[in-house]
Amino acid sequence: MAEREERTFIMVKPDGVQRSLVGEIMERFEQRGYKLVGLKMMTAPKELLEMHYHELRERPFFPKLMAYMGSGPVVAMGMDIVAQGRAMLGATDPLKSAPGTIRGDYCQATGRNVCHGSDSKASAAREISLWFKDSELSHYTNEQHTKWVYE
Ligand code: IDP
Ligand code: MG
Repeated sequence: MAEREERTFIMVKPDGVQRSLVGEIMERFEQRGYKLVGLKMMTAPKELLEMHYHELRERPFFPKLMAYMGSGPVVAMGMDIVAQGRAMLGATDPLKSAPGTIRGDYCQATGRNVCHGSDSKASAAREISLWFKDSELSHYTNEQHTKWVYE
């Protein structure tokens, strides 16, 4: 990992998969020069989703969130990314997201906001270990990175 990067967890949610936005969303991060270290498609079991969103379990929308997130496959990604990953995602409410962000460009409802991104280094570490086994994460040098993305 380059010095300025941290690992984060990005996920295209079921609506993003249904709406064929997987490539678009991945491309945004790739084009910025972020390094992909893990990738898989899966329909998440209920227990995994409950652990992933455990901080929200008392919120009134939690049952709907579980139904939404379990409604179909998601695409989970581990990325080495600088802090701006979250800024590229936009606000939780897509209508408050600036145009140019993923949520600002592709969606309108908080309950259908197409993509997840970790909100801190600590939650990224927790989420990566929930969604990926160590053996599913790739260790390699991105040559473009070391030479052309960072100076
Ligand atoms: P985040 O995804 O921007 O980090 P969180 O507050 O962590 O936002 O909430 C997780 C997800 O739960 C949101 O992305 C959204 O899909 C859903 N959610 C959050 N707040 C609401 C709400 O008020 N109504 C419906 N769904 C919500
Ligand atoms: Mg969150």
